[in-house]
Amino acid sequence: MFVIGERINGMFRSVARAIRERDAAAIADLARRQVAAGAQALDLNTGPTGDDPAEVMTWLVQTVQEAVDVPLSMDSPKPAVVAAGLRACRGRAIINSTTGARERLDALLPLAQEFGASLIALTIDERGIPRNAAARAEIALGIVAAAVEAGLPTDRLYLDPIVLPVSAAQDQCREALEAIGAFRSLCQPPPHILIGLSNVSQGAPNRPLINRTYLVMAMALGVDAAIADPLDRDLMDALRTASILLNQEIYAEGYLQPQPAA
Ligand code: THG
Repeated sequence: MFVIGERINGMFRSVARAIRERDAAAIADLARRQVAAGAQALDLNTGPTGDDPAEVMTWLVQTVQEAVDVPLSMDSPKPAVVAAGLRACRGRAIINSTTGARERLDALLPLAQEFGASLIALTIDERGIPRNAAARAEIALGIVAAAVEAGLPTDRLYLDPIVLPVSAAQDQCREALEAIGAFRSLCQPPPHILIGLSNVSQGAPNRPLINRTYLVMAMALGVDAAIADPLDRDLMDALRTASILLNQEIYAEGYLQPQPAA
């Protein structure tokens, strides 16, 4: 499982403050703690900001790569903001995200090629979020075809079925899980499949329990990447246990021994 740390997101109040005050130490600390806790990459999202989002993204990339050496995911619906992040990034980059809409693919596939970046693709198109697994798979097929045509290797493509909050769209939690199974059979070798895990628990009580339960189900169906909170120790324990039970990691006695504090 490839874990992309979700915490550097202006959606969090403390991060919004750090961005506003250009508090590099606070952002660097969040980067280091997530990587120490097991994040293999970090998602960077400016959130709603009063400043120029491209300038904020550039600052986030510069600040984070001073602190850690992992791939950085440029999370913005605006191609210009993603591009600013890619230009600032010295190491490996992930574009988060394109959709199946032709206009977005035409803007972001060339960026992925120019910067050698991986590309996350939400299975949504001009008509919005599909209501069932089959419609998600249909959009996914169009995305895979466009990626192949553009010469993007499928190991740099991450399909995202779009997870919605159980509190608002309960039936969609199951549809997204079924879509994961469908995505796996789209091509050989199968593309990567990624979820934005914490979406599932937004607006609900006991979010950590909902997050880790959904993660384990999604892993069983074939998800191999997640944007998630690596500072949630119980989540990371569930992830490691599921990896072992799915025979993706070698079991050794003591695999859940206390880890160094994050
Ligand atoms: N797919 C892709 N990218 C994504 C998502 C996705 N990026 C953003 C998001 N979804 C994943 N990241 C988060 C980050 C934070 C939260 C949820 C998903 C979150 N934040 C608190 C909340 O909204 O309640 C913030 C409040 C707070 O605690 O201060 O839950 O699906 N490709």
